[in-house]
Amino acid sequence: MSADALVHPDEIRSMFSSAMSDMYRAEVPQYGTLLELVADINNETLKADHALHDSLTGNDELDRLDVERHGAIRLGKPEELFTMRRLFAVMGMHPVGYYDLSVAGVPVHSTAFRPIDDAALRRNPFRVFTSLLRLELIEDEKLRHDAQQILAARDIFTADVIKLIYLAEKNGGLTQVQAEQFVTQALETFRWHSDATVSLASYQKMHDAHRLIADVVCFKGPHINHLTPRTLDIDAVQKAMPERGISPKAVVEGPPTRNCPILLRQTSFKALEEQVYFVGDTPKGTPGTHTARFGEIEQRGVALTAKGRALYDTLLASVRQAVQINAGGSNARDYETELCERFVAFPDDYETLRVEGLAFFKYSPTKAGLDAARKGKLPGTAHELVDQGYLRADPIIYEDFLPVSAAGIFQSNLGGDAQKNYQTHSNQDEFEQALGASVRDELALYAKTQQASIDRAFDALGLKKSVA
Ligand code: OOG
Ligand code: NI
Repeated sequence: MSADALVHPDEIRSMFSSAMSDMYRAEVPQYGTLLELVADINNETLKADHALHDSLTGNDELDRLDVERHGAIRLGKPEELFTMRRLFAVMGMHPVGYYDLSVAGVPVHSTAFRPIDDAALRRNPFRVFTSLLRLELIEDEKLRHDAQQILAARDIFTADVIKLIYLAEKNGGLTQVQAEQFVTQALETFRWHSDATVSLASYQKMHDAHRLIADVVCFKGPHINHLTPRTLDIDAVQKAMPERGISPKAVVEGPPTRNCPILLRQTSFKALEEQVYFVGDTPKGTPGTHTARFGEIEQRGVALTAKGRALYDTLLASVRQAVQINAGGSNARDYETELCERFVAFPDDYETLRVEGLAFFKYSPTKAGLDAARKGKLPGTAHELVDQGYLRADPIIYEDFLPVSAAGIFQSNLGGDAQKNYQTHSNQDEFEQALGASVRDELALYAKTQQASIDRAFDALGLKKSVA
């Protein structure tokens, strides 16, 4: 490779996520313990389940089993979101989806920066759930004004990373040397700073309005607040956390345990209380504590169509209405029982999910299909071809997030049971204005992947195009 050849964005993303992982492990030792637990349980699961082992090997997933799947940050002002979009674009990560968390009492709206196409997702699926504080939801006018002033004074990006973003935009990428500098410089934005930018009294005021406001407003930058590896058995990790001295949140978010996993299940350990210093009379500052950083695990399943998602949302809402889960977890068992019982209504075999149009699948011709195509006539629809063994259908994995789950993760890590009710509506327009771009529609992305696979399969079988 010549010195000025451009590094693929997927490669820069991998360099970045691995540097971020090292940094976070050094900063939050308990996260290292969680990684060890996840690796142990992944190993046990693979030993016990040969079919799973073979399928992961076949899909080239085994090597990447231990790389983190996502992280999260919270930004304070629109310009930060705008530049963050450009920073992530250098690594092939683009905004997908709009999440309004104000409905769940968290004064932010969010998107996920993630790779879009299949090849990029396979190379490294690392994504960052990125939230923007909605200052307009702070009721107290003086406090809102103070928060704005404090945020106006900060610049979360290094001068060098800004230069490198411009370079990448101008030249269509970065050379190896530039990519390495970019990763080092970008990492600075996500680093933890134990020095707050405000006095203890100001922090306290923000904290009283909402703990999240204090977390976003009172520090130099949007410290990465968690990283999330992939587990092959989330229930086993949830159960084993206390044995390793880790305190998990009360319940696993998302759907219950199933034969055919759907969407996303996730759980986390509770954020740690860390020593920080507030601006004070002494040079070192006034000592105090702040709670923000935690560790999370995830297990993903098939992506649902709009129809499937509507069913999921309805069932989950009915569970939540029946059992109010609190952060202390005193009714965790009721919640789990209710969840399992109500989700019996969600078909749990891939064939029904596919035929009823509840989930997305990737189609490919089988050997029998290719043989039959050479000999002559094949049936006309994708479903008929699958029925007769001429096409196979594999689930398309869900790559996004779930607003109710995200709110649950936020809540359990902000501590306390206090639920705020914001009288508001979502504001995607304003979010996209700050972002300087529209977010992509995740359902459209899955539908496109499914249709492209059908088109390719039909081509290979010498058939006219069809839809699932
Ligand atoms: C983000 C919480 C959402 C997830 O996995 O749903 C999230 C945050 O706490 O900033 O990461
Ligand atoms: Ni997360």
